[in-house]
Amino acid sequence: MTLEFYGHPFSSYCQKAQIALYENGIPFAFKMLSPDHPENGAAFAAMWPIGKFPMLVDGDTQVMEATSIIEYLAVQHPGPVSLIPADPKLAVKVRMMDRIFDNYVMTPQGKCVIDAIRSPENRDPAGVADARKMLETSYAWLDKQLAGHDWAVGNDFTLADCAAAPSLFYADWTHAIPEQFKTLKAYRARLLARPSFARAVEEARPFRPFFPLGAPDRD
Ligand SMILES: N[C@@H](CCC(=O)N[C@@H](CS)C(=O)NCC(=O)O)C(=O)O
Repeated sequence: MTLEFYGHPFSSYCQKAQIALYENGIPFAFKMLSPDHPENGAAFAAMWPIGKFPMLVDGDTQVMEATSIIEYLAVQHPGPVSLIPADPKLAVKVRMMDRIFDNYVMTPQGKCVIDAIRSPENRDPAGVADARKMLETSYAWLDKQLAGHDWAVGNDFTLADCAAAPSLFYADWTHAIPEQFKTLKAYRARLLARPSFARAVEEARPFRPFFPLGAPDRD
C-alpha cells in the first residue's frame, strides 16, 4: 500500500521528514494541505485533531511528528541510507542533536515567523527578542560542536542532519548566521548541496513569496 504524506512543501518539519523519504527513494503520495485540496484537510483533521503536520499514513498506521516519521521509516521501510546509527551510543547522540536542532533552532525561528503573521496588537516583542537571542546562542554553540566532521554527528548523514537542514535554512533567513561562524555556514551549505534536501528546497521554491518575514533572494 502506498504511503501517504500529509503536509506542505514549504513547511520546515515536512521537509525534515521528506529528506528521509528522499534519502532512501521511498515512494509516497503527497497529500497537500492547502485550500486548493480541501479533501486532504478534511481527512487530515479527522485523523489528527492537533493539526500539526507532517503526518505519515501507512495502511492503518498514522505517524505524527517528523522525528517519529523518520524513526518509523527506519524500522518499517529501511533503505541503504541508515539515518539512525546501529551503534546505540551513537544513536543517543544523533537523537540528542535532533532535539537540539528542533528545540533551539527550529522553535525560536518559528517563533519569529509566527509573530510576523500576527496582527500588531497580538505580537510578542519580548518573546521574539528571546527567540533571536536563543538563535545566537545556538549558532555559537553549533559552530564549535560541528568542527572536524562533515555532518552533525560524525561523517554519516543521519536523523540529526534531517532536522538541521530546514532549521538552519530558515533560521538563516530569519536571523542571519554571522560571518564569523564559518563552520556553521559551511555545514548549512553542505546540507543545501545534499540531493535529498536540495529536492525539498526546489519543491518549496514557488512558495517563497509567502515567507512572512520576506524571503531573501538566495537559498
Ligand atoms: N513537533 C511537530 C511540529 C510540527 C509543526 O509545528 N508543523 C507546522 C508546520 S512546519 C504546523 O503544523 N503548522 C500548522 C499549525 O500550527 O497549525 C513535528 O516535529 O512534526
